[in-house]
Amino acid sequence: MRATAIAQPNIALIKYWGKRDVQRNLPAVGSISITLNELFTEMSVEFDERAAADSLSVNGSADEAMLPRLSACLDLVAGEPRSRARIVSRCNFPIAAGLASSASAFAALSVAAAAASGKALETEVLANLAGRCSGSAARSLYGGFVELECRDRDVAVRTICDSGAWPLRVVIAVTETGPKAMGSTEAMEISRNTSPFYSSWVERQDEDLSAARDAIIHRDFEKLAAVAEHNCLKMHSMMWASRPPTVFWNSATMRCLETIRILQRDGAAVFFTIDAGPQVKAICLPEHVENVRKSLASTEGVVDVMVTGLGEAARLLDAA
Ligand code: 2P0
Repeated sequence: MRATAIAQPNIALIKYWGKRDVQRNLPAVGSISITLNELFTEMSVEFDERAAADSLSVNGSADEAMLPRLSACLDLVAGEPRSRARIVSRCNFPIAAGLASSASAFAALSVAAAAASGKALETEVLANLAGRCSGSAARSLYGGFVELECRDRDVAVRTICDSGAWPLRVVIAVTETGPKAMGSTEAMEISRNTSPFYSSWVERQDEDLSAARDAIIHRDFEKLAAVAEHNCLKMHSMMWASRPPTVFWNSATMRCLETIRILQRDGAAVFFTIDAGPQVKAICLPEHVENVRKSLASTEGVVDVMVTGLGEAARLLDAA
């Protein structure tokens, strides 16, 4: 059986960093994200009982390196034993560069794999399966502003505000298109095992989640900006203080922050966030998007700028 699904990446405003259980990939902290619109990963899965092995093609080329993680996701969703599968992926933005490509990839793969194996699974079940493969992928099963809550044995995920209810815009300043130096799982474990700030990061996350949730519910941009920037800088400070230090930023990352500070000083409603990579995401009110885009595009070291709105949950495109 064959199925195709599409999912959008998401950007965390209150970050997931650290694992409570590495084996089951359970996050140590809750998180709040926005699902994006224009960026996407499309995944087709076709189970073939005559095939000898799984295969993966990404944007038209075979990809052996990513295949084991995707095969493991198929094992989880379809169950074992299972037929081998042909996986075909198409993605319209740089992969593994801190743009949440694993979130959209595993969200789309989970939806496609469930349909191709004839399973009708609840969204929350799919979110937990996708989250086992990549923690942030659980959030791309939902649209708009999404909160992920850690429970004892799993996660609970829900939309706290629809994409249309508060249509913020996101400008992504790409400062490097190559893959990042270190994967998130490894970097998170270094933080957990060596950063002197790790325990206070975990302990104080609920304060940030509650402030951000409240800001979103009341559409309070200034309050959301303040807590999101604080949470982002706190996460990176913790990583910088780990041994070895984990520094995802480059000099253009820093220059983008200066650009955003100038925009804020001049009255623009915009704030930044940065994930496990050197790209800077500027979140703004729609009336400021053109100004923010131009300013970031002309910042030294920025190689590309993408503009997107908020998007919808992962969904099935076709199944046969
Ligand atoms: C987030 N990040 O909340 C945080 C902020 C990056 C920085 O989730 O190890 O690729 O596969 O569960 O989902 C990146 O982590 O990590 C991430 P794994 P994932 O978006």
